[in-house]
Amino acid sequence: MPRLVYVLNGPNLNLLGKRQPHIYGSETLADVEDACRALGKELDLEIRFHQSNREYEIIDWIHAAREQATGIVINPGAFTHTSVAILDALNTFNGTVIECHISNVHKRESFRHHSYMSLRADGVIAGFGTQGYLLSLRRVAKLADEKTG
Ligand code: DHK
Repeated sequence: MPRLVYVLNGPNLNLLGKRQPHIYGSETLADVEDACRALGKELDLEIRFHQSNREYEIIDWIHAAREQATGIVINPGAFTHTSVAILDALNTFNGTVIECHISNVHKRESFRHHSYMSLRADGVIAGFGTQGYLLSLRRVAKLADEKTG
């Protein structure tokens, strides 16, 4: 049975490829989704891939992941730096949480250096471009493999 993983994307990531390509690259979110699905097949992961500009939708997907999913890979966009509500939702989830940022947030403005998500994340990846999503999935799969022995 494939292990279920939610890949969640926050505000403005629908514009990936068009928005500040010098920071976020030229790949679109659809390209990222395709790459996640292809790797998911290889790693025996079922991928649920979502994006929203609305905080409550991200929270609802995290709730949907509870009791079902082995992991969540989340790029909350700017909600990373502001959302106690998304942190609270992640704290209701018992599986692996990987926080993934395309850019190296630590090289950018100081308001991007703080993350509410990091208080829950099992791992954080930043500055690997869209490859960070694939590395995050590999980590979720490895931890799931270790759990099932
Ligand atoms: C994406 C965003 O939209 C920003 O608000 C974050 C993150 C960084 C990223 O690097 O993927 O600060």
